[in-house]
Amino acid sequence: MITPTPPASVPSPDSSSRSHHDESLVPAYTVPNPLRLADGSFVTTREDWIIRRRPELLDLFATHMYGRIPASASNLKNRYEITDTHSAALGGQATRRQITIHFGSDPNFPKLFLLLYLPNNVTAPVPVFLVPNFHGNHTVHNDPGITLPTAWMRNDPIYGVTDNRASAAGRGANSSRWPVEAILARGYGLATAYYGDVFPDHPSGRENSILPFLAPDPGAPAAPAAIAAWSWAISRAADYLISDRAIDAYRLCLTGHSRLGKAVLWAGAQDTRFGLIISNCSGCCGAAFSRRQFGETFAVINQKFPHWFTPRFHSYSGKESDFPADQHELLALLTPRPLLVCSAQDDAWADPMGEYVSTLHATPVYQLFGKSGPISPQPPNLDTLFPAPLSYHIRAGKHDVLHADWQTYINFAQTYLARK
Ligand code: GTR
Repeated sequence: MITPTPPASVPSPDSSSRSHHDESLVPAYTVPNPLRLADGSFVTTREDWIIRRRPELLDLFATHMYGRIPASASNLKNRYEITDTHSAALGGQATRRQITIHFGSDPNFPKLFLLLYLPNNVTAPVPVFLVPNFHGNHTVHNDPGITLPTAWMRNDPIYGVTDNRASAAGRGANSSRWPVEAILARGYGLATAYYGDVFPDHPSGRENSILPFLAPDPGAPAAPAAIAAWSWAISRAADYLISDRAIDAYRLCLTGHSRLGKAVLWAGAQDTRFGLIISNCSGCCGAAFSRRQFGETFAVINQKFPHWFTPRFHSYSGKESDFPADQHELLALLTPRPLLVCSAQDDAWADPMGEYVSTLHATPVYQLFGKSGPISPQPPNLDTLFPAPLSYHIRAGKHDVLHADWQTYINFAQTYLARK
């Protein structure tokens, strides 16, 4: 995956970061109790969780990790420009729509370009997977009708990108991660947008991102950064999707891989309109339990990706145990909605065991809502979907999204995403 060069001013990880890939080097740690309120009392009812603990945790993650998008951003009015509707796309299997989402009235505000495929021959509004993409909408499928992106992109011959611009050579170049026809065949729509539309993923990406319009002071300790921007845009895509009458607004499934797995967890935590969330190989500051310091650590992530997190988060490099929460509490923020945490066995950098540990420690919150999750310290066997609305899956292989993973996602949605 892409690795921006950090600017010279970013300090090296300090010696206390102890990144390792060895289970025997996991330090002793205490699991913060997700049901313990800041005043030391305990959540005992669902109301306590919703009214008291959930806002506390949202505030902790905004203040210390991802940053806070000011409430004034919600005053912006989206405008949807449908630039394309093709009712016989993909050989007639789908209707393709492309929607430009304009934010507010400032013409300089970056726009989000949403690509949507909906299955044809259906009799009711359909559930939709919303999945942000890394390389541009046109890389998802070789459908020549997909509009080429104009936003900055990292140069990469595999995706046909030169001079930081997409080209037709990239059409379908990432289709190994996007089994579009198979998703449609199971009755689901697919919506996607290029993450770089709203924040170009490099250390100086902020200036050409949406953030100067939303949160003008980049030096504020809780200033939002790239992951907050991607998450915000994911919710704006949802604004459109729930307004489209062909879509079942109660069955929006949100999925993301790796850094976009982090973004979808944070988006889903804040935005309860997502009925189901799946993170894939989301790793450090996603689903992985930080205090294990296995694979990628706070020090490493802050050094490699100084633009992803709020300025205050940099002070936690090498200090995972001082962080006032851990990632099981991010997962718990999705309660009681179906959540599937997916890992890959060879993806040590993302700490598959740590992703399971977080899932395990989110279970008490799901149980408060009468929902089950894993309770064994041992993760399920390879390729075995843990049978619960708080679920975990690990497959053989590397850090990637496979067509087979999509079958797991859809099987999970078929089982746990109820029609309202
Ligand atoms: C890695 C990064 C991870 C993960 C990954 C990706 O380089 O260390 O946190 O986000 O990139 O997005 O593919």
